[in-house]
Amino acid sequence: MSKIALITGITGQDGSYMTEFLLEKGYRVYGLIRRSSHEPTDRIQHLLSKIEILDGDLTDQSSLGAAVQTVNPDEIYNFAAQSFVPTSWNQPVLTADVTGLGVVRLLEAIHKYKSDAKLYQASSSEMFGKVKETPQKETTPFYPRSPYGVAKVYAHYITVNYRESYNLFACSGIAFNHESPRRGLEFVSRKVTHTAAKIKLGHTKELPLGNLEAKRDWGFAGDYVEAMWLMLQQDKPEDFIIATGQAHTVKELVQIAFDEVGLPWEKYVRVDKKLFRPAEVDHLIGDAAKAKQNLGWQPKLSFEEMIRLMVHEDIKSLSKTAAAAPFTEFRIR
Ligand code: NDP
Ligand code: GDR
Repeated sequence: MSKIALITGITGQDGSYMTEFLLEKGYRVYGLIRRSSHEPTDRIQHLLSKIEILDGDLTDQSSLGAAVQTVNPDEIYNFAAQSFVPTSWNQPVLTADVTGLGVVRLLEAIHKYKSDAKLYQASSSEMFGKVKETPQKETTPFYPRSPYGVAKVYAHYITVNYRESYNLFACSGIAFNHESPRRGLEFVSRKVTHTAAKIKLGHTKELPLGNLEAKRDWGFAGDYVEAMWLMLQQDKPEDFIIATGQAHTVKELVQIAFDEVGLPWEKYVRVDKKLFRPAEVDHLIGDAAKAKQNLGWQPKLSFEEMIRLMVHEDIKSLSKTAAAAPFTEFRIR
């Protein structure tokens, strides 16, 4: 019998890669999608005939209860969140509601209607924020630096608490930044690769950026969903760091992307102070030794290969459209 998975945030980057991964493994996949005035399924368009969609929202308890009852899932992957850090300063209450409280609503639905379902909670390296230890491990204390990071800390601990209180099989993957050609245009990796591609094609002339010195441990989303799935295949529920163990600056990311299009980055990049954050996370680097040892997991695609691939895919898709897609920059108020 096929296993059944319920994915929240199925229209996002990780949701789309996880759907492909689970279909490949023979799962029946159900996705929870919130109501929108436009079609939000561009990342999963190619998968729609193979999956089932339910209407629901992480802020609505009854829709989560109904989804868990209807689907009766073996595994639940909770990717739904307000996931963009700058927006969390503009919309701190919504971020707390969706990214934080949304998780306790989902846990309540699982506890009530399917207490033997296994839950993957998408925890974040942003919980480490102003880091207490380098590299960061499962035992490193949290010090979040944004309303998003604070909401994720709540989500993380409420997952631990429901595991300990009710014996749920609930785990958190503390994932460091992971990117792909499906990454949202507002995140720095995709903003850089997409804009470098637009400059190459003559659609724009400059790339405004914030802090070029920030360092992140960037991996490939397609690799990370495997670690998330492996966590739910273990005998007991535990939390794991998912990271590459290598950090790069935003500047290095820019250099690789512009090298791929054969242009000098200094001519096009403009540092815009308005894109700096009220409180920055300067340097994140993860130690995924536990995932490597217990899950037998290894990231495959290198940072440089991934950035070059993203530029390549952006050039390909932009070349098909006459004009570049419009992109709305979110500024912190
Ligand atoms: P995305 O922003 O690409 O996707 C977020 C998803 O959440 C979208 O499907 C979105 O739907 C959905 N969503 C937002 N609000 C609600 C709501 N109120 N109810 C239901 N669904 C909602 O994120 P990623 O795929 O990159 O990340 C997946 C998860 O992993 C997130 O929780 C993120 O915080 C976390 N994470 C991500 C990392 C990364 O580097 N990518 C690293 C660590 C953690 P819609 O399409 O309608 O907007
Ligand atoms: P992050 O990702 O905040 O780490 O959260 P993002 O790509 O937005 O920023 C990474 C770093 O780049 C610096 N930066 C810029 N960032 C953006 N978005 N735009 C810019 O113009 C720019 N210039 C410099 C930022 O200051 C920052 O230091 C991501 C999200 O996916 C979260 O949901 C997830 O939890 C974490 O990764 C791990």
